[in-house]
Amino acid sequence: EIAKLPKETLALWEKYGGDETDDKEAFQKSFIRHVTTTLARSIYNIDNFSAYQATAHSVRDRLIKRWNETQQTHTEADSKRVYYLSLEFLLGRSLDNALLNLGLKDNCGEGVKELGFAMEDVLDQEVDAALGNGGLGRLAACYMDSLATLDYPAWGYGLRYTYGIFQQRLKDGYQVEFPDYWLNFDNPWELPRLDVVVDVKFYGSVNRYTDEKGRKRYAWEGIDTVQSVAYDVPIPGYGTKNCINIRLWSSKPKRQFDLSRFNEGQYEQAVQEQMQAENITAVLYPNDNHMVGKELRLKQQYFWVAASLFDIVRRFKKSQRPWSHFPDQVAIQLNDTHPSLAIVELQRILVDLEGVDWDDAWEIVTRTFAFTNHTILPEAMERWPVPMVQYLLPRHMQIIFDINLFFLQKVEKAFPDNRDLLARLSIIEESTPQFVRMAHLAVVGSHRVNGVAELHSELIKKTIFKDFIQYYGNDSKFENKTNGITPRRWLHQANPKLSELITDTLGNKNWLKNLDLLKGLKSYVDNKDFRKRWVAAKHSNKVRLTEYIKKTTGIIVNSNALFDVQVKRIHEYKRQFMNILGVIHRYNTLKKMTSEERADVVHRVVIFGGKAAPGYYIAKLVIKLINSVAEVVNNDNSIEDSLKVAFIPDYNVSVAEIIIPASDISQHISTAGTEASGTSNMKFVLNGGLILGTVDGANIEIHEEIGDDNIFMFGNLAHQVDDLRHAHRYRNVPMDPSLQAVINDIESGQFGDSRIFAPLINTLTLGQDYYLISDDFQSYLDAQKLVDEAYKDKEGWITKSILCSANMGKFSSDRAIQEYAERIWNIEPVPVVTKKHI
Ligand code: GPU
Repeated sequence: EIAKLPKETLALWEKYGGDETDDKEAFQKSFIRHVTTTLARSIYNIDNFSAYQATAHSVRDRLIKRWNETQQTHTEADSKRVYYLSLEFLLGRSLDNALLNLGLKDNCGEGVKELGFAMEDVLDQEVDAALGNGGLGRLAACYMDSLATLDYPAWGYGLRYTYGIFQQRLKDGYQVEFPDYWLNFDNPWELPRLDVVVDVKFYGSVNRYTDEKGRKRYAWEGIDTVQSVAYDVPIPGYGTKNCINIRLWSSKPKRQFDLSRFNEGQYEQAVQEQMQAENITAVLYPNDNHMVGKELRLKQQYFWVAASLFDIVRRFKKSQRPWSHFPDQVAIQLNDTHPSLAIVELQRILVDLEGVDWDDAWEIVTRTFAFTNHTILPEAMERWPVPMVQYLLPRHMQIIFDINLFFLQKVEKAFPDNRDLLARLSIIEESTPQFVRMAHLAVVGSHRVNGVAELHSELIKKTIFKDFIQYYGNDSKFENKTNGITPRRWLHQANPKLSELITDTLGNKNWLKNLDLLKGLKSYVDNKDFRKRWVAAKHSNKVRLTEYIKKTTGIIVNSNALFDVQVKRIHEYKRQFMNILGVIHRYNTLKKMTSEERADVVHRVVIFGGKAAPGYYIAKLVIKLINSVAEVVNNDNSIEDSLKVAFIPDYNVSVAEIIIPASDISQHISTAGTEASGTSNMKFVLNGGLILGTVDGANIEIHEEIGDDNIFMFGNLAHQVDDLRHAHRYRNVPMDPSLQAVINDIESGQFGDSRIFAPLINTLTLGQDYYLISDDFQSYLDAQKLVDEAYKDKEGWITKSILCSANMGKFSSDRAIQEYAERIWNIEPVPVVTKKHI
């Protein structure tokens, strides 16, 4: 194509196309150009925010260049791509990450400084892109970073919510939610593709007809059409030219307003359609590990799936291959069951629109999709009422019934007359009304199903997917892919001092691309100078957090105390309740001590952070209890600062970047078997923080990697949980005495009007202590004692901290992505070789 262009044109592109180089001067030139043109401001009129915008736009220019080159390379290579479908991408801030991944940080930092700004202040102006709830959304973001870094041809597909996860503020110790209007100012990290639009239909009816070959065919006549507009978010890899794409869809009306209504003077009705269309991508549902069966949520899912598949199929069709090659060109990963309708949509496209025979189509579909499960909690399982699906997506409902019929016929053949098995395996739950079980649909429509940590992957085979094992056999479809985190954001970016120390010690930055190299730190564990710098890095992070706590809560804490952190979504299964009950126990123990006895105790700062789903009453009460306890403890001079409690508001990715590197010990204390993996546990340990945890999720594998000496594990095991719950239900199990004492303290009014907390306390008694706080409480307190003892041995603790970090290689998301690429997607890296700018 290029060869056809006139020489003169080519020469001009050659001459002017390479302006955005990476040196300091070129950056400063871009900065000033963006201030004066993009922002229309002058030298007298730049505040930190404008400086951020000008810097961001200068980086954006360079990102777009890499993005272009990457897409061109991938198009030319035309090799197999992976598409990661996720309703959540919890990206956080982009500027610092882009600067580090592109290797621009030093030049840009100096450039900004000479222009009169401090890089830190500039970076601090950015609002988080918070299009996710918690671990699931952040995992998607880490995986995109690794896909880019490892040169894979990959795209993410998601929704561009106008409002991300709500902002949390505290009033009288209670959580209050505020809208997260993150697009208030322009968003330099997206490229609007206003020309990339897909029509998405809803409702309507299905017509049967006979095609030219005499086959029965079905055509869906939707009646409500909404447009899907693409916004592309470039994701740069670290130390590579590869820059991949997340395509986020935004909904808009097909027509601006109903002209006939407008002309009749019905102005409100005339714009109603427009408002309904825009509603679809208006807001992220704020529930973590919990399904709420709202029709708008189902609409979001289909809107996203339909636009993404149209896009993927359109790209495939350009190469003019036969349909049977589709799975050799396309791998689609389903991030939980949220995109399960994609299975049905692809079958519909192939059978209804492209005229492929059902069986051939189904073969293509199942070879294309793979599914990641992220929870076994029953309340999180997606089930949609059949009447709702039927009404919204009539043809899809038919296809689901057919998929189910053909599947169950095969099961019936293998296990004749086992009707219970058929009912248990069915995609349709035979209740009134009937429900579509999305997890069953995802299993049947995928060639691989994976859990996210070893224990979790075993548990899904024994619980939610037990019956599928009976049918498919033990190691056909089901696999484990232990989660990982990107060391670029979670160490290099969040903890620059430690990162620098590691690089100085190992002699280069190779560890950032091969995290196993961290084990090279082990031989320095006794090196005095190294240990000194290690402690200094941790301490400066603690000072940074101390300042942040003061700024956001007014609470003054001592940076020399032991920092004990639990930050994650507030959920009963994660047991923040147990943590604060333990704090009360500690407080009342401290109160009973004499001053001399107290002189010997390790001072602790207990730090909490996390959002509760707005409709989750009990979780919100936990926040209130934490703040009520904090109020009493922090103002009690009699314990002489030996204990402080802080609830940091509005926990999000950028707050995590401040908290995690400052932790001495973090708590991952879910009831055994309930936390599929956890990923923050990996982030804390990578940053030299120890873990206090239950035998659950990835804690187990972290324990395996770092050894008994460097982790504090406690509590009952997953296989004991059923029996313990049974005992709570049918036998009179007395409450653990230490726990009973703490409950008595709350009920005595020590932390304010105890009637407020009655529903919370009732979960332990009337609610039969479903999460087994009583069963684990003593073991928890014992483990806390061991933590106190260990922290007194300063040198011993430093050794543990270093060994923790040094042994974390396995938990890089690069390792996880490589496993997915080899075992599930069957894709190869496609390196982007720098070409000239044409
Ligand atoms: N997870 Br399901 C979420 O963050 N949200 C959800 O709705 C569901 C799962 C988490 C798991 O709770 C956590 O254990 C896991 O590490 C993470 O997904 C990523 O796999």
